[in-house]
Amino acid sequence: MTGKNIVQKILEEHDISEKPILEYNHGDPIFVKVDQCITQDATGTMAWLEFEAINIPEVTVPLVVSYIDHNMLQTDFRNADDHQFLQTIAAKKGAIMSRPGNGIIHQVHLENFAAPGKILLGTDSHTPTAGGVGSMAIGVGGLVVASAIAGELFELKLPKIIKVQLTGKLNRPWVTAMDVILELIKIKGVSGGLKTIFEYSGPGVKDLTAPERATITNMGAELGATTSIFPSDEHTKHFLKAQDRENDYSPLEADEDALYDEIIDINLSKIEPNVALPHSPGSVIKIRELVEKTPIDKILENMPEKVHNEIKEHVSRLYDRDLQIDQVCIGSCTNSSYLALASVASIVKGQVIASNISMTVSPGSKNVFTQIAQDGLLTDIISSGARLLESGCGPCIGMGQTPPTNGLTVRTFNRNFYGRTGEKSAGSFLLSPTSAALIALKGRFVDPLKEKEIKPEIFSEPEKFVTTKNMFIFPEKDQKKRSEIQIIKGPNIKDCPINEPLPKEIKGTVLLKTKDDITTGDIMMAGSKVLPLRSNIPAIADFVFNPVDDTFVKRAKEYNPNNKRRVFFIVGGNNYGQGSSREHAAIAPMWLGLGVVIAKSIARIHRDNLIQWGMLPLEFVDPKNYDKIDQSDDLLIMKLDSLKEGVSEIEIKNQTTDFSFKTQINLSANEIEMLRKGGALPLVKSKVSK
Ligand code: MIC
Ligand code: SF4
Repeated sequence: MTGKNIVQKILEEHDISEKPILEYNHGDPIFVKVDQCITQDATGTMAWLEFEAINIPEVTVPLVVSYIDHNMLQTDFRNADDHQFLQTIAAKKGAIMSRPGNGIIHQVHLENFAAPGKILLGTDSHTPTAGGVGSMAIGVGGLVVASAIAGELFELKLPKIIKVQLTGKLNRPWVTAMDVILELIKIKGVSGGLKTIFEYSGPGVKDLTAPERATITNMGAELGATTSIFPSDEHTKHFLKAQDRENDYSPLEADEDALYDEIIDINLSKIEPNVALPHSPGSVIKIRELVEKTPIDKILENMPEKVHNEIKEHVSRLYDRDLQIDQVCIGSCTNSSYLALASVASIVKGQVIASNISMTVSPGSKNVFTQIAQDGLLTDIISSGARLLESGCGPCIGMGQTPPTNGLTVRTFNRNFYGRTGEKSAGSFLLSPTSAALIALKGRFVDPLKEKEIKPEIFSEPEKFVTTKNMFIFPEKDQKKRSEIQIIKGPNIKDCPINEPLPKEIKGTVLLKTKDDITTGDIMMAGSKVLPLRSNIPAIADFVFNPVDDTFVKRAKEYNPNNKRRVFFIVGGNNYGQGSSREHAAIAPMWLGLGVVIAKSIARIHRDNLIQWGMLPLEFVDPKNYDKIDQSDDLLIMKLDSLKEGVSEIEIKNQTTDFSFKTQINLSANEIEMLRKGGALPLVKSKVSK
């Protein structure tokens, strides 16, 4: 008998079939029961509109929490209306509401609800944060969560499982968990985790507290991974106990003879402070290399060609300015725990940030905020000149703190995609909170390991965290009273659109051909202009592909006047749709008429979102055929009624060049049914009404 790894243990526990988990192969669909679901406002308004459209009286999953953290600016009625909608629908349908100001979804969930062995689905790609305490936590599109809370099982295509074997100890305080995940992304690249779960193991695990582990599983999303998970051990127990949740603890570890698809060794003692260069979390080098002004050609030697231009531009700007930067932002769901901010406080204590720097700090939760206030750490932060922001996503999602023209910003976040800061000419560098705090004081990049004067304290995890729950609204227990609650929907909140069933034949034009690594942010940007439109698809559709091609919407509307659903194609390179889980990147293009994406490879969440909304995500059998299609070519697909369970090959004819090529898609029976019905919404609705 072969033993099981952690992932296999959790899946087996939740799998509804009788089949032993070790008999599943990669890619096999496995249907599991879900323990917890979470949404956040930016994706949640849609998810809850979908749940409302499915039309069942209340949530069926044991724990459902609706968080508000992404857009809290309330610059006009639209945002406040969204909040009112979320609050009233949660109250009516039996979900817990986390009010604005309570903190960032992943940090708050980690503190209050995440538990070892649970399966958690969230409408946000950083849901794997909960893997820091041994949850199997997966980011998905809104409709997947809406369906799950309506009682549908979750379908997972069994990913590869990679063991990350940690040895050694971090060189604290300057080397942190952030440097560990940047190291792994350096090794694997931004698509190195596609269809993969990373399971952490080895003696080095003991060197990491639960929130530090959560930093690592959080940013595992930037590998394209399905999720990442740590064992549950004494550190997990300590964390849960300090959160007043000792009862949620259970031990969880892999069997000694468990098998993995691959093993990666990382020696924590050897890691130095790292930094991801603009505009990719995968463009990682050591901070020291920047400080030593390593020739740019040398830096580029280890980077894929597609990122060369952006690195050249921003690193040469940095060198020209003698390493000076403009802004430092500390926070986000990656690095905003009590320990992260305590270390920042101890670095800036008694000092003032450099005059060229604008620095902000956003504590991850109201309880972290309260605790750093109680311990006097907040005073150290404020006195240094750092500006305090709300406990929320803030600058990470482009809600404020946009850098100046050609600005260079240093952030402790997980994403630095083109345009995400709100300023397309700016460059954003990702690094750890301790490196960021030191850089804020110096006004420029310095090598933390060479720092002689500032000697930050090394904090250990408190025995007791602040654990107030007064910013949650727990649903009324009496179902009758709940049923009387009115859902309030302001005028900007529009019903979700529904697609048509997949036809037998699709004929259309390639309206856009993109390069590799298109993010869902390229397809559907975020930021303060667009986030208020997340519950209004016709309005948000006006921004589709804006960062990539600002003529796209006009062309789509000309192609498809009066929104008559004359479908078009998009052709993409590798890792199309990476990044955020926002299903608006599927729904809004669908609303304009998208029918089929053909790409070299498609990122998991986006691929699933396309199917959920009734579109076809196809991959080239021979990626070289990408070169044989041009924007504006007319394509034809026939025999779509012959889709079968497993891998189907689909032939496409390029009618412009009279050339045919093969594409493929791996579908489960459930997905085929979805496509036939026009997406998950009509499918689940029809099941529920039966
Ligand atoms: C992100 O970090 O990109 C977001 C904003 O949290 C998204 C969700 C969204 O687009 O609302 C994510 O990670 O899924
Ligand atoms: Fe919020 Fe940023 Fe985390 Fe996304 S990555 S959930 S925007 S803090």
